[in-house]
Amino acid sequence: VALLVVLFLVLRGRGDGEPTAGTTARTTAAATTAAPTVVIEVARRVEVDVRGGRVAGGVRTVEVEKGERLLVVVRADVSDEVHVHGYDVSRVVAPGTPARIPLRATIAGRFEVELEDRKLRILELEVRP
Ligand SMILES: [Cu+2]
Repeated sequence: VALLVVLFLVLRGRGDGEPTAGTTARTTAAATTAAPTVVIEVARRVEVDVRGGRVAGGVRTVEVEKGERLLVVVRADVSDEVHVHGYDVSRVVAPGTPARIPLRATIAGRFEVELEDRKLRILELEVRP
């Protein structure tokens, strides 16, 4: 099972409009603490492709550790809603418009992901405690 790892760059604490000259030691220190911080989060990307009412390659079970970050990307040749059970997250999917579902695996257990309208199971998530 090929799972891709992607990096998410999150920029935080961007200090706009900081004075650059003629500042006192105190404001310089404040500007230092407000400096941009780069946080790198690694998410596991899980891809599902639904064509002709079936999951390409069959329905997989993806095992993740509790606390792990996931990005579930679902492509489909129909319009429907992707529903992650347990986490109760839903995203619309349509031909040419994949559903992208970021998840933090905070709940342990085995959960079904389905195309809600069709009641089609497309993925199993197993979150280990
Ligand atoms: Cu459902």
